[in-house]
Amino acid sequence: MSHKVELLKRALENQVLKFGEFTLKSGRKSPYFFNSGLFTTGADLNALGAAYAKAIVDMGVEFDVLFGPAYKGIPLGAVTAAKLYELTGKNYGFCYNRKEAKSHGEGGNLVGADVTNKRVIILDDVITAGTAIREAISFLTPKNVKLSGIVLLLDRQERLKPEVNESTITKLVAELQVPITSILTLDDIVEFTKNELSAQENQAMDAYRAKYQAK
Ligand code: OMP
Repeated sequence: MSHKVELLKRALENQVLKFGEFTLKSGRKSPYFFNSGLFTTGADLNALGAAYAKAIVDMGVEFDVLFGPAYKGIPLGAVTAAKLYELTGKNYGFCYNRKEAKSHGEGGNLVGADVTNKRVIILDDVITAGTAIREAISFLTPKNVKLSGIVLLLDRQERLKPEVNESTITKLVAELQVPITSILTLDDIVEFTKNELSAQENQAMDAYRAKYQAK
């Protein structure tokens, strides 16, 4: 079974992928939602680590450290660093941020491998309008990081703005000049679920895609 199919199956089984009415961080009203926080078992994490590790190997960029932004990026980064070691023998660092900066103890808002002057890949779960990724980058900029790439679990393939047919990812790639790859896309979700959904759910998906999916 491909990583895509395995993760889509697990997503439906665990209600990571749900259909209904959801309000997104961007304010968009969506007929589906993907909550990676509901991947909660050893088998789920093993599948995620394997899929991210393969996506990173396929991306073929040089890097030193994986950065998994809090909170959902933390387990993703950890399992992927372990899986990459198992698969490639390469011992990459892993780093994440605190949500709240700490003033005592070791201080600072980054935990784990030092990213100062390092080449870093950011791992995150879902991208819609790009706010979460921009925030992740803001933790790395003060450390003079060289961004090597970004790997996502789900690219919702959304337009930056409904009236402009440019996707969030296209804009970010042009701006950052690094590869951005995603294990799953909205197209994969549609393909995998269209025969399972009710006519009403399929209609809602079609309407949402007509409005927000970049072509
Ligand atoms: P942007 O910051 O707009 O790119 O949205 C990405 C973030 O939205 C993710 O990091 C999640 O916190 C959340 N999200 C999901 O987890 N799943 C979805 O299907 C949609 C969103 C969302 O709010 O857009």
